Amino acid sequence: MIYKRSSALFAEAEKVIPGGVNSPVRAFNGVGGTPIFVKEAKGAYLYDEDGNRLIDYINSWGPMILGHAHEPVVKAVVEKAKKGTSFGMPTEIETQIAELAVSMVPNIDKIRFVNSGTEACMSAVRLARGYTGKDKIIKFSGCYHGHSDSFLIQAGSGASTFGTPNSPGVTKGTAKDTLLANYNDIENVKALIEANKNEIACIIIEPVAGNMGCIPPKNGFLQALRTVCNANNILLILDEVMTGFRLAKGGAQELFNINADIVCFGKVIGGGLPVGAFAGRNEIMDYLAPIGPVYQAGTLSGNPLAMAAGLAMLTELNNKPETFSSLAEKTAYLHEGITKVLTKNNITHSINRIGSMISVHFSEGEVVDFKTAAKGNNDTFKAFFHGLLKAGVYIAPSAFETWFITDALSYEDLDFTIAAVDAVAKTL
Ligand code: HOZ
Repeated sequence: MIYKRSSALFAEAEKVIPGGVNSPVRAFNGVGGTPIFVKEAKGAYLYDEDGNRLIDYINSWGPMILGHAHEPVVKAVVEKAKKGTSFGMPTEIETQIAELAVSMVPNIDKIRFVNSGTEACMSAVRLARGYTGKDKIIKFSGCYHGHSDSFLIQAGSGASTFGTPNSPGVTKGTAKDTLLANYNDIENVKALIEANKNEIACIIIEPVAGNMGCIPPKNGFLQALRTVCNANNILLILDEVMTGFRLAKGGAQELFNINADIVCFGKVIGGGLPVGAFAGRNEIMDYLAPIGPVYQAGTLSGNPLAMAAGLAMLTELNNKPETFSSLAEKTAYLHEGITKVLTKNNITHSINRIGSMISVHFSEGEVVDFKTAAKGNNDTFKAFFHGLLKAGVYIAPSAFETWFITDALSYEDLDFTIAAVDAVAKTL
């Protein structure tokens, strides 16, 4: 494949945009080379500026669960745009999507819409601190909850890819209030709580970690967190930015039968437009301004175009719950196929999968936390990434990212991908 125009566009972009990209994970720093510039996308495919077609396994990092340019979503946005694009005043559609979300997700009474997953998690933590009157939070190494200060401590995703899990610019004062635990290690969490008695406002966790590759929770881990939170007056925040409306209608709460105090959303809930949200029971959510003391706001929050896209997306998922099993079956098929060809070619690997999230780790042994995720062979990953790209298969340009499966993928696309992995494996 030729990437002449993408390279030229990147050279232009670098002159006026730091690193040529508006979010670091888009750059190819982790794998070498220059990013692909997208011209358009439809269904399971990206079409780049050089005229190449790529099967997309990133899907905008999650939102395009039904494929790119999905007709009902596009129609809803176009119709809404004709009536004005932003008012900074209440609109009926905000209540409509809120009602639908509350009906789909267990254990929430109210939801507040924001513009991104970062905003959702940042606001959820402020709410937890205000509600409990405590300052400290526990997060897990390798989890990523957006780029607000409190979370850029041993953060996964781009922060780890680029070697800045602890970003300069985060003050010592902020950093000291974020305590770090190992994912899937309940004893570690208990020890932190014991050492910081009555100081911890909340534990925030990706119920399936998606920013150190995909790492599912061990059996009983989330339930054990719930128990220690209950015993210590700590709120449990599930960051469902990736898992919400993807693993099940009701997200990880439904899948793992776990109740969170606050749930954060992003990605699928916006149907591909900039939307985040956080939700919980009345007694917690009513602690927010204008009725409660915790301040949180936004000119574009609940923006009509974003709400129209989100409502169209959630309506589709709500009306067709079989989508979730179809996604899981396709992902399992991919898992089986890739395992077969990597094993046949004697490539050391470990694949994690749950629902429609999957990642291939080039490491020996199970990947269960940040430490084991970081042990993967990055040279093999780089060659794997570029080999697949050449074959027309686009995965995230970092070993720390999850593949997000879209229901627009056909079994022919999956077979094509498995054959491409087989061909690349022979060269590794
Ligand atoms: N956080 C997402 C990757 N794990 C993508 C958003 C971004 O950082 O651009």
